[in-house]
Amino acid sequence: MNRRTFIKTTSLAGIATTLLPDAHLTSQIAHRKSPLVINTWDYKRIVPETAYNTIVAGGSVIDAVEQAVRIPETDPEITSVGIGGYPDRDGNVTLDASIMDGEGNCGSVMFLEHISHPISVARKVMEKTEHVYLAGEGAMQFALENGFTKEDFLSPAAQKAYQEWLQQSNYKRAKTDEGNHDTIGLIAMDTNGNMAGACSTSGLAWKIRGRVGDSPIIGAGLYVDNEVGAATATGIGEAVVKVCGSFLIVELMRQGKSPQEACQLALERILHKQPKYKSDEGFLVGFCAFNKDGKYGGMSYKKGFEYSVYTDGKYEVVKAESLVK
Ligand code: SD4
Repeated sequence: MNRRTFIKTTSLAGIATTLLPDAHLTSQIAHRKSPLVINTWDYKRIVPETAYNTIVAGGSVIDAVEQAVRIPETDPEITSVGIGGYPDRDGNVTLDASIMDGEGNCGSVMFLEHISHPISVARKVMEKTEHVYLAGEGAMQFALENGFTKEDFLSPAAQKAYQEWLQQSNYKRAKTDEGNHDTIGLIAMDTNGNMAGACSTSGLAWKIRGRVGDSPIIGAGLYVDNEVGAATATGIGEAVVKVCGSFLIVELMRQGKSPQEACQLALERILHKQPKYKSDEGFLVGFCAFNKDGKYGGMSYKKGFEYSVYTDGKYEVVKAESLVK
């Protein structure tokens, strides 16, 4: 090897060391060749896969997120979304949902009763009205005018849990580890970088009638911006609302934070502003996010949160890091 070859070789090696990302990053960057779908919790492979396959089949990313979120909405075994949802303290199932695309279009319904696919009503709000939010009776009226049917649903499991809860009628918020915290927030990006997200929940079990959480609030439970990335949330909605959690994460990513760092900073912001949550044994918030480069991350306050990732034809459930170990 002469000096010239040596210099060329070593400087290339230097560049390789400096510029090549680590293995984890490399695998995530490769995802840009494929749609990327992330959702809170593990709703089974079928949920993110439906979004992924919708995109692969040529569907729009907004169709993808809507179709995927419709699945848990009509699964009676899921006690925190749609028709299987646990009721409020008066025995009514009231639903919240939002949908957003990466260009800033969005729609949302909240405190909606008797309609089994709130995410599809939210999409209609987005596409057929000048508004973003419809609530309660008005949201139901809009749904009925747009072809949705009125149903009564309180699943046998929800009915049983409600009867048990009534024995004590403990008006404190139920603990988040009692199976009442599995909001679905699902965010997706196609191979052209178009993003969308959808979020749907029956909210916290035994809530005060009329209570609305973070999931239908744009910027709290969900935020999407094609120029940056997308984020979604699960857990105690009031805490997420107080810091505009998903918007905060997207803005932190805009400033150069990785999705993982941005999720962590948003959690830290909640605890910084509201330290009372540290001594609240029922407190849990989890976020997940991706950026336009296809990097993703997720984090929760306490252990136990997981999120699902579907990309390159593969499904993975990631156990999220937590602030409290
Ligand atoms: C809410 N974030 O209504 C929702 C509750 C939930 O997982 O189930 N989150 O506050």
